[in-house]
Amino acid sequence: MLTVWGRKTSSNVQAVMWGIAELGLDCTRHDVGHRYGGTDTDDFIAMNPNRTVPVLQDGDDAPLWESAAILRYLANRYGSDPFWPEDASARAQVDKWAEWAKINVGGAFTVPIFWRVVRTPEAKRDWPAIRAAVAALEGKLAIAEARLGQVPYLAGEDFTLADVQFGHVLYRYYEIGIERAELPNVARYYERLQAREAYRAHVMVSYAELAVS
Ligand SMILES: N[C@@H](CCC(=O)N[C@@H](CS)C(=O)NCC(=O)O)C(=O)O
Repeated sequence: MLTVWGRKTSSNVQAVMWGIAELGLDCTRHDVGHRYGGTDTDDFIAMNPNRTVPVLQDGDDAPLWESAAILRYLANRYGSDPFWPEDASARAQVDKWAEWAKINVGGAFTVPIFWRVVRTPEAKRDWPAIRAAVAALEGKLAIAEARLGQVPYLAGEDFTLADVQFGHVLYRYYEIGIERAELPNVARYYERLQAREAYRAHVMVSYAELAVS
């Protein structure tokens, strides 16, 4: 049995929960972090000294933190072709795009853009910095735009772990009040993701509780 500690409004929790759902696994999730608290208790710190979410525990195994490591663990243990290929070379191609998305896209969006827009009072929003951050993100999204002009999913013909790491960022990118570049292939890909039940359930989640006014 899988247990996840982490509020459903955490983007890293969303990636993990979406991955779990795509793998068809049962999971109990506890709301922890941000306004729910619970990350400063001795029990939580014993699981994750970083005091961050998500944390995953599979049965009696030692708890895991770091969402990318959690997703790789789940894919290694419960995944199969094509989501997480058996062949090491094919798997590395999926992993390459997953890592790229986590570091380049997630990293360029969450703190530099999402926090500056949603988690900052309107009067204090630094629009020149936000616009510069959007331009930097869209420099990375241009790579996805070119790739998705050739193949339907980031790693190729099939939906894989790489799409979980990339796609979970897109909901907030398309929802928040910023000016966006024209990226027709990314927009079509985002439509494909929205057709997935697991995406709608775990990623298309209101972030209103995070908003600062
Ligand atoms: N690199 C970590 C980052 C974990 C992290 O910073 N999580 C955020 C939520 S996305 C957090 O715990 N914030 C504090 C809180 O929610 O209380 C991962 O990918 O799991």
